[in-house]
Amino acid sequence: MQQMGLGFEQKDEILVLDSDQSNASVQYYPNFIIEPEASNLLSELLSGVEWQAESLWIAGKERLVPRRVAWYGDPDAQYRYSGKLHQPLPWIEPLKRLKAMLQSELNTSFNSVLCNLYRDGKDSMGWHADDEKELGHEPVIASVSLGQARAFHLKHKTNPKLRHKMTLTSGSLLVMQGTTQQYWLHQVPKEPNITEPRINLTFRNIKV
Ligand SMILES: O=C(O)CCC(=O)C(=O)O
Repeated sequence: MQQMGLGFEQKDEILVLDSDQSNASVQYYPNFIIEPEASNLLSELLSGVEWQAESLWIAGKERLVPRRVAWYGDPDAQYRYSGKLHQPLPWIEPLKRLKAMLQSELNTSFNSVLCNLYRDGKDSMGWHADDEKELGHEPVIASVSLGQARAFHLKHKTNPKLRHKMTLTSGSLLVMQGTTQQYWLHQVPKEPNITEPRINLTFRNIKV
């Protein structure tokens, strides 16, 4: 992989949600990976990640989730999501490099990454919080987006007046931390007119 042009400067940060007002701490860095590195990384991960179809049990029926997924991490970073225990695939070079950059920029540790491939606008992810007990009390989730820009919605779990809509563009980094997962849900809605793929990588630290 080529050297990534990290545009991670304080002036790039957009504060999305602030803990004083909303019990959430969400920051957005639109230029975390600049071009052409973002496009190169997208191509590399489209072909290099072991994308898997995944199913969920809903109301007694097994249904495919509307996206492709892959879980990479340290050997002991097992993660239960969608009702299943996932064993991590061993790190591949581009994910390992991104992890190292995020760790040094955010001054935190990650031992795993959930990769999601939205093949087009019919793929999506429903409302949820990354609040599994393995992630600990106030997890830091670092979410890198590549490829097609997609809408990202946040809503407070109990106060219907607190909602936020944004667009996650290619090369951006969204950081959710503090009590965000405790108080808020997020989703990537379907956008049926979109025909291009998007990859999202959420780096996490599983408590082992
Ligand atoms: O695709 C995204 O931006 C969000 C992914 C997400 O919510 C997750 O992996 O839990």
